[in-house]
Amino acid sequence: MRSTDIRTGIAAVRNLGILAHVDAGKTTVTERILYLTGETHRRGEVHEGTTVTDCHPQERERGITISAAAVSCAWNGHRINLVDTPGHVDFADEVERSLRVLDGAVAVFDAVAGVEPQSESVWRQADRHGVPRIAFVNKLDRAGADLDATVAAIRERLHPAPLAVHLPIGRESGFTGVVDLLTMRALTWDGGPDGDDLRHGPVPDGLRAEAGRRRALLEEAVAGLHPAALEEFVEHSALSTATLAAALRDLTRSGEAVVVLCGSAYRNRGIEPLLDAVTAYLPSPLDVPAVRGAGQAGEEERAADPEGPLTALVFRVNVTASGRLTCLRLYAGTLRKGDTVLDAGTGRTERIARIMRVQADHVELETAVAGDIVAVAGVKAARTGTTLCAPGAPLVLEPAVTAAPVVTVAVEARRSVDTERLAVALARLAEEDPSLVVRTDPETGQRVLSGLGELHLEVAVERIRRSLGCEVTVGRPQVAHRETVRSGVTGHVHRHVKQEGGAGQFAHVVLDVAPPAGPAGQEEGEGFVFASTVTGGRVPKEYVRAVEAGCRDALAEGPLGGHPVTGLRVVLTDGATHPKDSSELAFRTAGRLALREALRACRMVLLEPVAEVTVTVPQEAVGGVLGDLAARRGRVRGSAPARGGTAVVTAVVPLAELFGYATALRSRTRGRGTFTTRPAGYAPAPAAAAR
Ligand SMILES: Nc1nc2c(ncn2[C@@H]2O[C@H](COP(=O)(O)OP(=O)(O)OP(=O)(O)O)[C@@H](O)[C@H]2O)c(=O)[nH]1
Ligand SMILES: [Mg+2]
Repeated sequence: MRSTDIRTGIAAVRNLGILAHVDAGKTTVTERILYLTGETHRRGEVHEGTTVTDCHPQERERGITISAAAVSCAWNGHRINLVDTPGHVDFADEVERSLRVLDGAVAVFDAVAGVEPQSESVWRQADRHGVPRIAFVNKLDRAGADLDATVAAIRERLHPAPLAVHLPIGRESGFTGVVDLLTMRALTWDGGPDGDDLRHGPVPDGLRAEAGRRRALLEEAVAGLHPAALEEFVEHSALSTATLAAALRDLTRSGEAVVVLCGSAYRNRGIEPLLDAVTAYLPSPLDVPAVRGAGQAGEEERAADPEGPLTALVFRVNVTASGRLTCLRLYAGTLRKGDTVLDAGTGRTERIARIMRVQADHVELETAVAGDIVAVAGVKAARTGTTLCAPGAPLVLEPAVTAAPVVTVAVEARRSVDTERLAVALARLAEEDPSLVVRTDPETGQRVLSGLGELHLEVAVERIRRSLGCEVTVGRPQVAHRETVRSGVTGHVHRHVKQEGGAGQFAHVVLDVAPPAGPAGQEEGEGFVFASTVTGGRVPKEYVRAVEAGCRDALAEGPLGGHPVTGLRVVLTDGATHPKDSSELAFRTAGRLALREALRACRMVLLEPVAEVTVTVPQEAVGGVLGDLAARRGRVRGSAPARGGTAVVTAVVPLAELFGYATALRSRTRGRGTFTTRPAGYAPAPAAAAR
């Protein structure tokens, strides 16, 4: 292929994530996209356990997405690589890892529920990654669906400029299509042999005035945001469709506006315009900034150039009994079947045995170029977050941030003969999911599994049970505590002196320890700051760094119960060296021991993870729910009536008190209550919680 053809190919790629709160319809949207683009020949349903992306047995049984699944399809000359992400908060790290490699996203909203808490969380995640978005307001067929209310909620809570480009035709079960405010044509899905083939037609008479009014509002809003559009608007008092479309593309890519479409994925309505909007407005790999990473000579930038040195990030690893499949995002260069690539982080090389599209049927490829997302076989050791690159041009990209685990369970094989197999299975799980941490409890010798929530661990354990086919016993879930400094000490002296023949060790350090002087409102127990005010070169720079490293070592175990220590500021105020016996090792040891002693002298506070809980229940159950939340040491923030005779209660509750809440709420409300949680940092815990 000529290089211009390759570039045209890259310009036609869209790497996109589907993001939303639990149950908004991400998997159903994905399924309909695969059906419409011809990737699948039957429409799968989440509730029947027949979708492509919810392919793990547990996803099918539970009806929720657990791991992000990448699939690929073609639409109008474009290649769309799409990642269906989970909406449950316990799997938020999956979303984070996906956003790391995506260029754009579709945020799905439930037209009845509007902007739900986890939608807000994933929206902020996407903001942090600078990923442009379009919004799809789904479930317009449901009773109580309201596009305008959802757009208003988006404006209020997520983005100041949501721009609706659709006007629904019909309401609720009578929802049959949309007026496209760009072309001013009606798109309907109420005919054809399936009852849902797309037809284009004139705007229905009854909607003409309203469509005209909305088009004018859209033009005005776009002119207010886009200088070139404004010029045309001032001159002609209107915008042409071409100007409107070009401006919407620019505003989407710059993040200044969010195009809002609507439909009903379940009824197969609104998917074609969604795909058209994805290709028209969301960026290609050529439109996003070059990636930056740590190269041999400092920070390096690599653009989406097929001729450049290969640069790819591993964002998923699937380990099965039959092999290991590694999903890659290629940022630069060309990957060929049989290539040897370098894991620049470890210096290990890997051989690419096969390259496949991330499709249900894994079509094989000979090469893949910058900008694409593919799966490869043959990679043996590279984990999620690893950079694979050309052996002659090492580069390490920043991996996605992994949240610290907050819940822990002890896991044991019922029969001791299975112990070894269990250890292998646990290690394999942690390899796939970096937010799972496996360690051995030094006191009990038990394997301990930590993760992001009760469901996260429950799913992990269930996977092990199934893959091993053996009985596994699981201890009671425990939350991960932390310790922080409430009031500090000044001038703590530690003198580390060892003379045992040969070279001795000498380091003298003086430390101040205090709570961080962070901005007001900073969460308690966050961060660690180290500074030095030593003057006159009394402690050379490299020793200061060693003291800092020693202090970090000391943070692993706090004085209250051996929990990690966070939320403090340590200042090295003075010190002394010995001409012969001082070394980095001596200063590191001194730093560790000094801070360990100093923390014992500080007033320390035990912290526990807390979560913000949003409970939706029938009005008459509110009293009971409030009482129950109070009994769980929850602080109720508010309770407000919502649509359809329900009420929404929000509270901040210690995570430890939320174990089993799903079952408790279900029985209290006879199955009509639902709740979602999201991490809300740490708060002081009752003293009895310390070990
Ligand atoms: N009425 C109606 N139901 C829908 C629509 N889209 C999806 N659903 C249903 O809503 C439920 C949740 O849909 P999913 O596609 O699994 O939602 P999700 O966002 O992938 O959920 P998680 O992956 O668990 O976060 C399923 O029962 C779907 O059949 C729609 O347009 N209308
Ligand atoms: Mg899903």
